[in-house]
Amino acid sequence: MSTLLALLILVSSTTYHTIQVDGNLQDWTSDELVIPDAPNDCAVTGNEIYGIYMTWDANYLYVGASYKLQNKALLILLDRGIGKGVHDINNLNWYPRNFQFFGMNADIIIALWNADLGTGGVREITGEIINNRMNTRPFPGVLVQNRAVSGDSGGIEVALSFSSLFPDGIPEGAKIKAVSVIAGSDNEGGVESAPDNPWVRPFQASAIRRIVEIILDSNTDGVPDENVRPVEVTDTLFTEEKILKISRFDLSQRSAKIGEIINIELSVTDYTSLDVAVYTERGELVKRFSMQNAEPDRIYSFAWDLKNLSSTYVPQGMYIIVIKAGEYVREKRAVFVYR
Ligand SMILES: [Ca+2]
Ligand SMILES: [Ca+2]
Ligand SMILES: [Ca+2]
Ligand SMILES: [Ca+2]
Repeated sequence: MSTLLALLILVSSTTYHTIQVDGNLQDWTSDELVIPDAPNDCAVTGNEIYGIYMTWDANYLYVGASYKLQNKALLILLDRGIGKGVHDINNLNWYPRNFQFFGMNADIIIALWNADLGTGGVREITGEIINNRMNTRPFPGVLVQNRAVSGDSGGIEVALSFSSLFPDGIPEGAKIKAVSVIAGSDNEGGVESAPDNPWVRPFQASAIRRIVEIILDSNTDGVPDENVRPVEVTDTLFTEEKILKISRFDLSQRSAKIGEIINIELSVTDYTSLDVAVYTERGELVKRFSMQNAEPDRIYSFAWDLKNLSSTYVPQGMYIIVIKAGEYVREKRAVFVYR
């Protein structure tokens, strides 16, 4: 009898909420509406984000969106907080749009065009650059269903397994950062976001400075918390705009003998992507390093071993190291390589 009672208590104490991934949002509660959004604040008629839902059970993180689309794209960007992701998604190989993120790095993208999943889905942003584009790959084992049709409000639901989200185990204190936007075609900016971001603009670079953060594991036991109202563990974060500058650009030496290494140390004042390129005096590219998600006031090091892109030592001569933070901020220094 006492064993049965204990078993009953064990079963009834599991208060995770499992969502039916069918595109019908009726199984969500208002406690799971982590990003409510105004029903009439999209700049283009026929498109709207009404709200983003999030909840979880022991095995899955669920994401739902109530929205309307007409010849536009809906994007939901997540950051798992495992040091992956990118600052800028304008150069993705899938759904590239002109958004830059401050306070998060997008490492998962849920996207669809014109309320049609045919060209949409869920991908992870790997951070690798392949053929000059930022690589993405299908998110493993994802469940996704969409019920909306073009020009009419409806829902999309996604289930991401914790084993795919956190292949090395759920980190203690796990959090998810999130934002959703509506955007035009490839490389266009935004017409709507949730939470609201007044820096979102249709045909220009669109800064995302307001995002939400949802704490999955507030008691830091490495297990997604039970008995939680997701809205109560959701915060809106705001990252202030700073003037992007290169605050540190140090070279270990200005001349180096073949066999030595030149260490390049960089810091920046704001979230950005970093590009470090070594050129000959004639402007031919010799070597390139990049860092997609540099954070303010951290020191990043790149070691140039005086080899070129095909891994052979460069000839003796002057070389120019050019660093770029984002699109517009750049500095250069010359170094001399000898034998
Ligand atoms: Ca459902
Ligand atoms: Ca809205
Ligand atoms: Ca909005
Ligand atoms: Ca926990």
